[in-house]
Amino acid sequence: MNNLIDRTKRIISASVAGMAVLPLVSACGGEQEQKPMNVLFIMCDDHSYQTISAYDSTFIKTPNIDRIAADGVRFTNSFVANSISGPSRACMLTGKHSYENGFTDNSSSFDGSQQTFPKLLQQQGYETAVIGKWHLTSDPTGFNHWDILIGQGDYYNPTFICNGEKVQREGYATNVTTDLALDWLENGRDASKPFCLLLHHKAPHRTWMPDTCDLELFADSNFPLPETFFDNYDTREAAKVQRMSISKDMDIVYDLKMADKDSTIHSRSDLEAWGRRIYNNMNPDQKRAWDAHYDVVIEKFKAAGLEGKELDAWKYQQYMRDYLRVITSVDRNVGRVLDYLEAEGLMDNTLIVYTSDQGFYMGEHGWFDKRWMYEESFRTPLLVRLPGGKVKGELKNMVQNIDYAPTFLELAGAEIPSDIHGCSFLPLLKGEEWTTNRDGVYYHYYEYPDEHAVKRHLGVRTETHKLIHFYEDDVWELFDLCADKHELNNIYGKPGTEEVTALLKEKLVKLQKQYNEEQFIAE
Ligand code: SGN
Ligand code: CA
Repeated sequence: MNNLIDRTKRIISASVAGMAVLPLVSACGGEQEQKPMNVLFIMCDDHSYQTISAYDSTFIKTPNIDRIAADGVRFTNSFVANSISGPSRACMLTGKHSYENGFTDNSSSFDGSQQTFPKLLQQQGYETAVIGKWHLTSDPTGFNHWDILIGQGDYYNPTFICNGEKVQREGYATNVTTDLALDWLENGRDASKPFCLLLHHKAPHRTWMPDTCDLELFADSNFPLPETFFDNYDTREAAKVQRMSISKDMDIVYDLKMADKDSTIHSRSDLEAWGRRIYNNMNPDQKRAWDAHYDVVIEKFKAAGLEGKELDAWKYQQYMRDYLRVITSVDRNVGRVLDYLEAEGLMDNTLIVYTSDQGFYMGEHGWFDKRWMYEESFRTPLLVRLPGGKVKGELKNMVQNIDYAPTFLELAGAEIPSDIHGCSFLPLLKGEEWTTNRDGVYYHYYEYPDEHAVKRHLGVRTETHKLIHFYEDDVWELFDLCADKHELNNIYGKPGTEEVTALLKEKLVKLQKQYNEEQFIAE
């Protein structure tokens, strides 16, 4: 209880401090008036930090996404609370961990009657909109305008639900979603009010389908296999039984588009059928462009007759090429939005956030997908540009997606409700002291068995260590992140780890109490 009161006091004092220093924008006649900040919250689905050049330029250059970082900050220890789409989105909207907001896995339905930051911003006089992926089953609440994809949405000619009405739109999802956002900014909103726009792309979610204009990119690239590509999962029991392996679970037809016209290539029957169905949803022009590219790849693939490790390596290259093509389109579309803000003079009073609903495996541990508390999926990219922000470049503080809601609220000058779990990181952007005292972040993943068979787990991460509990099997893992950055060596129970284990367990229990998850405290 004391913790809660302390935290609340800290938040309220941070909030008051924040309101006093909102940037000043010149008004006609030379006087200075305080203009409220807009919020542009761009989020992709499954965009790994490994494929944003502001973080890592090994694979791709993302010049437009990097524009946000160039004049803002790049969080290098930004984490999610539950590494999967719906739950992540619910954490962001509410600023609360999954158990508390009630949306624990992708089969949940969001209780739209609860408190969310868009609702609180509306009360603050903001005009709010969500455009693109929503994935929370129930209809959006707290938005003046919503135009959302159904479920995961389709890459080609997707159907949206626009304020309750179904509308199918011709084109490629990332372009169409951006068009809708630009149209709302230009024509849809009440320009006398500050806006908060959630521009949430479906890309680059599985099955990583590129726009037709990007199909030839990376065709000759060969990407280095990650060091851990052939991981044998020694010391990690749950990792041995997952089903997200590029080698075993990534489907040749469905994921890698080897749907040959004479149907001689076969894969898992349900996935093969889906792969062929996706193709059939394209229009004739889209199919022509698609065939001109993939038919050539298919013929080469058939001729090569690959097996074993050679086939695994080929699958990896094919996966990376498509994924990066999809990112190229995301980056181009981010550029369109930034150009619009620049042209309209909105850069000086708009906070821009770029993030993903979680991280993603680019072949590390031999995987695609996410879900684990291991670094690649627990971390998520987070780039933030605050106009007039005093701090630029890398920020190493541990932040989490439950922090976005209080950050936006503080920026808007709204009071941060005391039941929000997250902490505003606005002070960090302004170069002010961050008074959260956070020395560990909490994680809890629930969706088991589901298609990728990642067991339920929870845990705590500090700057140096990670403790994970696969609680249904009562299996623990402990990693020394300084000595073992790839988390290959579970040292739980090893001599010499008693002290650090006890410390981490104590932190874990403290966080579980703080977030009302007492029932998950290990006996
Ligand atoms: C789909 C995907 C999975 C993915 C989940 C969750 N399969 O079910 O690979 O893990 O979404 O992703 S697919 O065959 O439909 O592509 S999430 O990011 O939306 O949570
Ligand atoms: Ca996702």
